[in-house]
Amino acid sequence: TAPRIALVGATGAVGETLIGLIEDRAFRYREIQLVASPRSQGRTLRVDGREHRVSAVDTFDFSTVDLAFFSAGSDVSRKWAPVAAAQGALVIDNTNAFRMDPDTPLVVPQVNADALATRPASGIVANPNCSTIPLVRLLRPIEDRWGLSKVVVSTYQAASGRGHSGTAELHEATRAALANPADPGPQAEFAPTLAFNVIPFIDELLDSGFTMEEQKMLQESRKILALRHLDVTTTCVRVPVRNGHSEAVWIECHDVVDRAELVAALCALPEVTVHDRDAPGAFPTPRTIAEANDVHVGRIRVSPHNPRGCWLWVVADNLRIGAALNALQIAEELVARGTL
Ligand code: A2P
Ligand code: 11C
Repeated sequence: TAPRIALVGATGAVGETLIGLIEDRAFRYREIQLVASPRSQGRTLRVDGREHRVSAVDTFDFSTVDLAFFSAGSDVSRKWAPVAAAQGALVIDNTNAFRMDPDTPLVVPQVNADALATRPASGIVANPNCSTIPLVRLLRPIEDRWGLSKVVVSTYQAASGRGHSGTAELHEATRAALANPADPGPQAEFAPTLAFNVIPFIDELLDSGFTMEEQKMLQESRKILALRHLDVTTTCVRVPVRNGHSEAVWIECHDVVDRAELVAALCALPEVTVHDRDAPGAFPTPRTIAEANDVHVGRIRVSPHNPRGCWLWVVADNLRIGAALNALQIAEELVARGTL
């Protein structure tokens, strides 16, 4: 039977996207409960044509649901996801809180759905970071055919990665700078200002000199692909894009890569749109991708100087592919496998 579900963070950018996808994909549930902070308690949101009141997480009884999606930030997940699991709900967590926990599978269904065969010991399934998901979906077939030796990534990450407040701040800072180029506008989410700027810094700084966002891409890719020693190195950059993360990816393989075969391997992937060079200017950008539920890849180049190396340009909707859609596809897989 269809599960009873709770969406924690229902009022946020990922939560709202999840509601839209539940409707679009006709995800079957027996009952749905919307949960957020006490600030939103009593607000109503529409799901599948019906109004639902928002509850506060602090007083929510997770024993009334089978499945709980968490997208209210890592602090909320650290505090409440174990409570939800202890009360009997299976948690799908969108945050960084439990991804590297050995008792918590880290899942991209197109890559490692088998990790969902049994109920996890922690009661939690982790959803990876929004930049990791499209990357590993493209790396999987390349590892299988040519063997990955090294992956070098630069990301171009949108303001919506910081939720509604990130997008709102980009708008306000842009308006301020248009009125007065010396005015940085608000800098609560992004500092220095993101308006007409790029910022090579996302999440916290670590002792290694890398940021947490950069470390996540290394550790999560290794765990999802089950390649413990995979060499992935990244520079994560915030750019003044509203929604849609992009990545320039340099991949060195053990074997020589044939471009036509690489394009064919990417074309064979489910839910991936390949933008090949046959059409001039046919490359994906965050503003122009048509199918928002696909990973988009273009600018596919094998280096003439090093035929073991290739470049990809990748664009994916971070709120969908990178968060809500992946979480919902985990839920669909759990239901299909009867793991719930
Ligand atoms: P609320 O709207 O009540 O603040 P975004 O990613 O767009 O910033 O959204 C964050 C989501 O996380 C919102 O749904 C927000 O609810 C929720 N949230 C933030 N802080 C808490 C908290 N302390 N307890 C529960 N939910 C929270
Ligand atoms: C960003 N990737 O774009 C972050 C948001 O680890 O789930 C998601 C953070 C995470 O700011």
